[in-house]
Amino acid sequence: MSKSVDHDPHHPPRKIIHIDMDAFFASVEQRDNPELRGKPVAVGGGSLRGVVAAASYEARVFGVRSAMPSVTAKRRCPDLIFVHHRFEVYREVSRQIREVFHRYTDLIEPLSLDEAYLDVTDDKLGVGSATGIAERIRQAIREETGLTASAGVSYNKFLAKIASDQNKPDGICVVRPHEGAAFVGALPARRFYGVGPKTAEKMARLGIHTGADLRGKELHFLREHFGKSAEYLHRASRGIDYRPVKPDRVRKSIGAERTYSNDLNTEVELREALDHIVDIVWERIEKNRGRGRTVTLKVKYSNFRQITRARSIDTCIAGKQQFAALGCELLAGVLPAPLGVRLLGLTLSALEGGPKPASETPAAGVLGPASGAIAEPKPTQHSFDF
Ligand code: TTP
Ligand code: MG
Ligand code: MG
Repeated sequence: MSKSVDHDPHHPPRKIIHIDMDAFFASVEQRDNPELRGKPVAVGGGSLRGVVAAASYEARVFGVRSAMPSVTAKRRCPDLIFVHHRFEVYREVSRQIREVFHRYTDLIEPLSLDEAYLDVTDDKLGVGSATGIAERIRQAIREETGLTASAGVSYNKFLAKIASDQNKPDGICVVRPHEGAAFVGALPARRFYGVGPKTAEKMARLGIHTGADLRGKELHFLREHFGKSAEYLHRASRGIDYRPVKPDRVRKSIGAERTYSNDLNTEVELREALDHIVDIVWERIEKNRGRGRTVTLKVKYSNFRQITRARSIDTCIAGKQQFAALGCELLAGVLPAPLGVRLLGLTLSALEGGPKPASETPAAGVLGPASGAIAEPKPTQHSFDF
């Protein structure tokens, strides 16, 4: 099989950068508290119920990872220092890096606070080299936030995202058009988006350990064993991904929720907790200049059963007082609580200008047209400077 540089026949080759901050929440905490530097740090609750949101690279040496129960993390790393999260600070850094991105392109698709895809095919400053832009961005982020970011540079989103993870922390990886197939071929199968431990095990039983193994399988074989993910795996194993960078996704809702370390039982406790959530959500609504008509309350009980109650009005909610009143009314409807409450959430939706129907998750099967054909390699243009 020849190395394929496969491009959407309807679009010229793209230059895509994926930027992702290193150990984001943990690095921010280490930046702001010198005592934490060089030490194993976990951001998240240290309580019995807590989970690790972010782990510093020093903590990862011990096997501490995001989403791991805090108890497990502490067992693996007895000296682990737990730090409470400070979302406002992370959001501020997120705004700062977004501002850096905008110097080069407005085609920015944020995936979370700490990462985004950038299409720099036609960058604003005429730099031309995607690698050069990625390096400039990493340097600006370092100078302006005191934090490090890693970058992946390639000709599509799939490759750029994997590449940004390749040389973390504080690394860059460039996958040039003629290198895509070899790069994907050498990847362990579990590095493919959507291949979790279970699927990876199943693949291993079928003799699929790497991207190259995956590429060696016929589409019908993949269909038989992996169902709906077959097309995606077939394309991805060839380094093909035609998805464009989608800027400025319209939000469908603005909300917040809180899990409590001790269940809330009384009406007073619940009302107080809701007041606090109203404050948080309303601040977000103002920041996003959101205007919406529907308020939804979410309640999760101590037995993990979850209910939601919603109320819509005819016109957009006029102010915080009305928003709070609707929230209170919804809460009143579920009182007295039959069980302790472990989580409360409040959301504003039916936003003006939204919702947008397009799905935004790179779910299986969305990486391009359903054709399984591999295009012949096209000659790389001289101006295609990576
Ligand atoms: P990631 O970019 O996945 O991870 P990271 O920045 O901590 O580490 P790295 O990229 O260097 O591997 O997530 C960004 C932040 O999102 C992370 O710092 C904390 C938060 N987060 C959670 O709260 N829960 C999670 O399960 C994950 C994966 C991340
Ligand atoms: Mg990160
Ligand atoms: Mg990330």
